[in-house]
Amino acid sequence: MKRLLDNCHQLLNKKYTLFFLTVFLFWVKTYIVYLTQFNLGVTNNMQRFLLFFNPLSSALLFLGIAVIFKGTIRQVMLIVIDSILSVWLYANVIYYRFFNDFITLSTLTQSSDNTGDLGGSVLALMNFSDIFFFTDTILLLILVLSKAVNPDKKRWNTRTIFTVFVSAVMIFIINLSLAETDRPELLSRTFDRNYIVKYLGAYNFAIYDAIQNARSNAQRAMADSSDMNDIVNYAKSNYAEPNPEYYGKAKGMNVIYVSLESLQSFIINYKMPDGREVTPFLNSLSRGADHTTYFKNFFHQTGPGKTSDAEFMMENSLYPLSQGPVFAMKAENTFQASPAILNHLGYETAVFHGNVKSFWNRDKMYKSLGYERFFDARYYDMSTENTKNYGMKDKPFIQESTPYLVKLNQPFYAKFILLSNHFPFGMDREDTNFQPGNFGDSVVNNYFQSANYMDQAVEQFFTDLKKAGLLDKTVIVMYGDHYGLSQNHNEAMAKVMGKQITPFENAQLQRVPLFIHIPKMQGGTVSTYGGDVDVRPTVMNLLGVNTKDYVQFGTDLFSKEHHQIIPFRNGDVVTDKYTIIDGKVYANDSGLQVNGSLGRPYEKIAKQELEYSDKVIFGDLLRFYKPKGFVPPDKSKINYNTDQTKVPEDPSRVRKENSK
Ligand code: GP9
Ligand code: MN
Repeated sequence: MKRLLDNCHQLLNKKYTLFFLTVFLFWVKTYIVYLTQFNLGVTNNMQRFLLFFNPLSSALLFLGIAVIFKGTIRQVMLIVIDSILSVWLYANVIYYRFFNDFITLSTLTQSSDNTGDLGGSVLALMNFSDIFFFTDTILLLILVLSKAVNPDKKRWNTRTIFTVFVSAVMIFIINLSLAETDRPELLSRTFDRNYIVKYLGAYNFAIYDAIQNARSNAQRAMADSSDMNDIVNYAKSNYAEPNPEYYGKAKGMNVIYVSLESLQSFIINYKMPDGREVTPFLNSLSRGADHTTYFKNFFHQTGPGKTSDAEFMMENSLYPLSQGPVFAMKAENTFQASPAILNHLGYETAVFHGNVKSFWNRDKMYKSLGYERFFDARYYDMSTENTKNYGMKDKPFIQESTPYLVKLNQPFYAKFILLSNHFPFGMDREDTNFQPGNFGDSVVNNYFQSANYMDQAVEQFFTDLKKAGLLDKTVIVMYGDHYGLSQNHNEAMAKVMGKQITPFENAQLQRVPLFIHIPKMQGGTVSTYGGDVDVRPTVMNLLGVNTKDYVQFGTDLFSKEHHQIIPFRNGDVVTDKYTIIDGKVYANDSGLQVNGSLGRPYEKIAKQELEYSDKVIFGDLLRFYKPKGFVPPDKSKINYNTDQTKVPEDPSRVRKENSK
């Protein structure tokens, strides 16, 4: 036994042992994290091998920096680098638990303003067993501090150091080449960060992302007006003529958008096993109550910006970015958004959000979108009883917003962002008596409770609008902003839905409800397929505002020429007939896989539109193009720090006399 210990000790004290032991432990840990924490969709042996292989090059490259140094500094550096990498990996795990996605530089820089607001959710995402993510670092610390290892302090010779780095680069090149054989254009056609992590690893992804970021800054600098030509032509050829039955039917009316946090369509008309309806009010709207049209085949198309991406699409009919939220990355761009268009036509524009105005960079973005007023946290009683992780609970939010709303000049264009049906869901006991579900997953169980609470808040809102005499002269657009229950909850979701959540079913679950209340028009459920980008032309046509000259990728949902093609940010597509996931095509009616060639034309359209939209946003191309009659918002005259209840003394533009 003693011999064995001595041998161990001797081995540990060999010149290179500590370094290679650190590399090895770090490699194995990362691999275990990939397998257990991320849902990377590994489908073949090559992918399986690369998932195992990919942490090696990063481990050698980053930890290799330590071996440039000698003596104690080398050991300290090894521990420091190992800790930084471990923290980075763990941060990604936490982020993934919430967003089902990996951290990018832009999400990181934007959330730094808001860590206070995110704090609650982050804690809910941490477990005690997460200590595992640091086992290698802790072991390394113990070995070094206890002097169990005390390797030779001399500097490594240059050739050895060089060999470490050359090996790291060689291994990376082998890694990338193998990845390219399995997934051509891996780096040039990135719609999905999952792919990069799966093939190249979480650390190489961080490097890739940093390069992308620098490139995006350069793209703006390099873009010029000629880049717009093809895009304008495409948008014009994509235009769908409005349906005369709907065009202008809401001319001069007010508009209210309501973002229904995390609401998925499966919950509409869903009954709990004991027969309770979760959203009775929204269910009644889905059957046409209050002149409401319900779109049951409407899908969210959001990317990493989630709520903010949905807002972005609703008002611009452009796609979000795959690298990070447009709100965070490109808030200073030129946009030709609905608030700006309508403001110029005499509408008062205001947004209501029960959180600080800098949250998700909204104060900057809303100026670019042309909102005159922003009622943020300062206008609400943000006491503990009234708030939940992301800000105001929906009921007090609605209650406190309505008095501001009714005082706006009409016609107005207003947006309300509901918040309480947000991960990790559930409501405080005093807010509800709706019993959560019983599906063996607390997040899923609580979802029903907070969705029910939101339903009651929306009902209250309708009642208040009726009382204020606004319901008959206001178009109300309510939409689920994105999924609430990520793939991590598929096991419980299988129980909820009574069927296995296959990739096909998972895509179907990306339906979010869209309700449009149009005074005097008959409501009901419609089955037209559409997505977020289609809402802007739909609403504009209802108001009788022609957007033919605008660069937009969606088409009016009421138009007979509406395109029932919904591209997702990762390049997948849903149409009225097919669901295309990762190149595989499924028939919507049977859910069965069909010949891949049936999906190619739609994938091509999706790819083209995403590329054009990215070009517009990265190149800030709208600064080179002015649709007929559009007047850009004068951002210097918009000030969200003044008293927002007062009509600006110097209105940013002349409003026409109120139309009836
Ligand atoms: C609300 C919001 C919430 O301010 O942006 O974040 P999300 O739903 O995108 O996680
Ligand atoms: Mn949201």
